[in-house]
Amino acid sequence: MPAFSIIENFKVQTNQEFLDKAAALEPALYEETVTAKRLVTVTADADNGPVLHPQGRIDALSDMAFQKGDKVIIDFGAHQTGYLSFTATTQGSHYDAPAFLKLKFAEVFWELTEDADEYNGWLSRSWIQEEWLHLRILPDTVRLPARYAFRYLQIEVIDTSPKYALKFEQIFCTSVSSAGKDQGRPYQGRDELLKEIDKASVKTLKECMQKVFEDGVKRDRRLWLGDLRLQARTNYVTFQNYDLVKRCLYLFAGMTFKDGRMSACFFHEPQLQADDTYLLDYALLFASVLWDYYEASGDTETMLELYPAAAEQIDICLNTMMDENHTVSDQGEAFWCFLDWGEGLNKQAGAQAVLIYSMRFAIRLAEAAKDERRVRQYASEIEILKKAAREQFWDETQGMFVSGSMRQVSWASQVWMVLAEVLDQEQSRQLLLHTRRFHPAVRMVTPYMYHHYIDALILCGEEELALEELKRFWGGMIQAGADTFWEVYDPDNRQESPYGSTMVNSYCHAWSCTPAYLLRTFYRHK
Ligand code: RAM
Repeated sequence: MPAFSIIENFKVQTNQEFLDKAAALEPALYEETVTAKRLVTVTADADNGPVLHPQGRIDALSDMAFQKGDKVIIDFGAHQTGYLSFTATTQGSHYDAPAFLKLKFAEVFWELTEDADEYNGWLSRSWIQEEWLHLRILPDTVRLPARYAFRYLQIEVIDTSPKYALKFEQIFCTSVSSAGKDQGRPYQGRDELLKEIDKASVKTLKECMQKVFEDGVKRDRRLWLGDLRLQARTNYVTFQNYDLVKRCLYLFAGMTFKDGRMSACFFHEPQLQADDTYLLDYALLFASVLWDYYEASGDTETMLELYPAAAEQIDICLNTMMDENHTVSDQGEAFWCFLDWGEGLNKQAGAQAVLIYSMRFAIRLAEAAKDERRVRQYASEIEILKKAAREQFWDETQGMFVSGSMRQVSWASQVWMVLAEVLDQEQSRQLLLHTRRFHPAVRMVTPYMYHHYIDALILCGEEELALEELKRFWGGMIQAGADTFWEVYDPDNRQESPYGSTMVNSYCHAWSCTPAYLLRTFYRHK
């Protein structure tokens, strides 16, 4: 189901000092030249889906000449985020017509079997990475101005002329990232699959670190608050680029809705602009992002300056979004709270849990800011909210939390209630084990939700099971050939997409980078 928010005449409130701080922290991008590695083909097998076939080394390209209808697929050996360059020369008579090319960029090889003309999803088709080029003077060295996210490049010659053929050489990508060096404590376990998972996580994060923490380098290429929280946590045990987190924190606090609500996402080009989307859980979690940043960096000044904005998000929810039962009021099908992309997921119980979870971080911030009044207020409020969660959402017969007026049972509600510590540790553990056996129909769809599931298992003492699940989920992507992790992964459904078509799914998506955080924090020697 389409989910977006459009506000006519969207008005913002700006704190110019904060935006100036964010602007001053704009990072430099490190460049790396990566050459094409080999040639491949992709076939669509009716039973097993698309299959990749190696076709030999990249040197073979120099013996190939292309005319109307010819195609070649070039593999860069690993996922890249950057700018493509190549040289096109001619063979035969003098060229008597421009060369006309279609380039298709693919993060994973099966994207090359998808036909953009058949796209019928609800996100813009413009996200599909294709380019049509006319080369009017040959030979020509082309450097595409747009940044692409890809491992595979398909060049299709739509036309030359009968008098000449094209040849391609010097194909390379100038890859960009602001991440710098991985200087965290490395994952030191001996398990080969876990090592690969750590490596792909770090690569995913690295590529998504650009002028801001982008959610995905193919799509949406912008800063989302929920994604930022997980990226920042992983960043502290890898690149330790504190300034990039600081910049993003100042962006969110520097431009908000008129009433102080924080946008769920932020554009940084061509100028800084908050989006007209509000997601309650993302806004509440700002407290957690700020606390994590403070804990990792020790930057008291930033914490003190941004603490009011974090508390404001909590206060707005407490003052304007609660019902008479001390529960967050259900906004039904509107795009008001994220949690996960599960079809039909009711957000009410999850929102209550995120509120409680975020308030714990707000209390820590309030203590650090010596705001005694808020510490007391939140501490007593949190108990009321937990009690309300148990009274309104716990279903004794099913032994699980339910959500909304239709009393929906979902994975997301159970996981967030565990993270909110609404039950004691043993009860939470039993709840998760029971949920696994029951396997609610409203499943987990994104690695974002899976991360929270793993986090919840660890919190209630199920470290071994958490590691098994981590390995099964992220290892499944590795086994499917991933060298960066995806936006959406359902081991049982390769066609899963929240957008009505897998063509706009992103395959280097930041909220999927957390295994490096989990492995390096909880399982260093496993
Ligand atoms: C999608 C993106 C992003 C996420 C939002 C809610 O557009 O994948 O990562 O945070 O949804």
